[in-house]
Amino acid sequence: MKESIEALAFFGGEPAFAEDQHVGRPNIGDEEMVLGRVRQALRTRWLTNDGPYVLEFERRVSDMLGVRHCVATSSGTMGLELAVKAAGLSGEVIVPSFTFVGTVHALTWLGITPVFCDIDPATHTIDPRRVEPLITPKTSGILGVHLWGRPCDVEALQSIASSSNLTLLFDAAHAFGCSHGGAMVGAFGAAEVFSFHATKVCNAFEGGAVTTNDDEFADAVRIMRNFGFAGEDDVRTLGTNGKMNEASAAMGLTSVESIGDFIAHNERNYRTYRSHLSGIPGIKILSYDELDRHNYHYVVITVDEAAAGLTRDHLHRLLTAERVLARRYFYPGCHRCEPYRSQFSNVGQRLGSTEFVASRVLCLPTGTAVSDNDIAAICALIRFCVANSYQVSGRIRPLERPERA
Ligand code: T4K
Repeated sequence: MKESIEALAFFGGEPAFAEDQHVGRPNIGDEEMVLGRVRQALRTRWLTNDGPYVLEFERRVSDMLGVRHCVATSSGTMGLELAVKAAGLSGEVIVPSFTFVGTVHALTWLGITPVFCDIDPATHTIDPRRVEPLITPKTSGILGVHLWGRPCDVEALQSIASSSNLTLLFDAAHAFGCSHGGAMVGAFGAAEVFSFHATKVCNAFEGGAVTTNDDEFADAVRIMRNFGFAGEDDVRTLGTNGKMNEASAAMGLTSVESIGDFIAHNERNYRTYRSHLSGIPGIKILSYDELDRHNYHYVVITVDEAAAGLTRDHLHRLLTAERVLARRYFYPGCHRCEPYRSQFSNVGQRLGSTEFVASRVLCLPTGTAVSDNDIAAICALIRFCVANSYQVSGRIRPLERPERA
């Protein structure tokens, strides 16, 4: 402990890290393989529109997830929009507010009213007990989010959806490589949507995918992804351009081939964080259900001000000063972002757990760019901040900095 504290430039006025420690640093697989594939695409002059790498990417993903169809898209958000459109949703859709704003924007972009549902504070996912009271004659669906890669209570949501004749979709942006009840995330509900954005466990620079076991649903997404074309000169429906390009598919494919290494690294990081953070008052690391498979792509802590002596926001600022760029995902909750804040001004009253969690959560840097030593230093910083802070009328007194050894 002494060595790691001494190593922290914290005491000397210099930041603890010489370079920024980011959340969301991309995992890069076999660089040569990516470049080779991109070169091949250039040589063959096939750059997009259902090219060979996109088709291979879709095959690999659907095989891995054990689902009949994978339709690759240009982003997770585009995947959500296509899935919502293919499901024919309209009117109101029940969705958690505690998610990336893109989840909710996808609904609003299509003229659907998001109806914000509270989360279970223990899991941070939509609380099925809060869903039923929100159903109205205008409700057409439920959009659950497997936040942090922790699957929603799929069975409870499915049972509500079935009994109320609603379509159930899942935003699985965080959950690539995760399982629930022994089955890989990808085939739950009418469809699930993944993100392959640069910051995700596997990335395609930008990218997404809609997965489903429903043949008609997959066809609808495929056709709408390509302007409504069902064949040359045959435009069957309204569509958009949601296609993944070959450079993205080359990256995505190579990334998926390395998923075992990425997850192993993430899991080691997670366990290292867990052991270094243990015993720090007021700091709790979100756990994963050990019975399921996880990608451990998010290391999420909550800060309990009463026990830690400082707020999440204080800790966030202190870490930022030390070049540890932790993120307050997903603060302040979508209902407090525009246009929702203006549209639904009192909705926060029924989102008690969302507000509670959103004000306490902090995501710490992980992924293959982060080493054991980085984690030890980040945790030593957190331990130091907590040990040296106390609250005076809601303000934190400057940290007492011991003399440099
Ligand atoms: N649903 C959920 C639950 C989601 O979390 C997301 C996306 C979506 C849907 C939509 O999927 P996509 O349409 O994006 O495929 C980032 C990502 O842009 C976003 O994809 C992601 N969720 C969200 C959680 O994180 P920001 O606004 O935090 O991005 P930014 O630019 O601040 O970058 C985040 C961190 O990553 C920074 O510390 C910098 C680092 N970074 C980022 C990029 C792009 C790098 O080190 N290298 C990079 O190339 O949204």
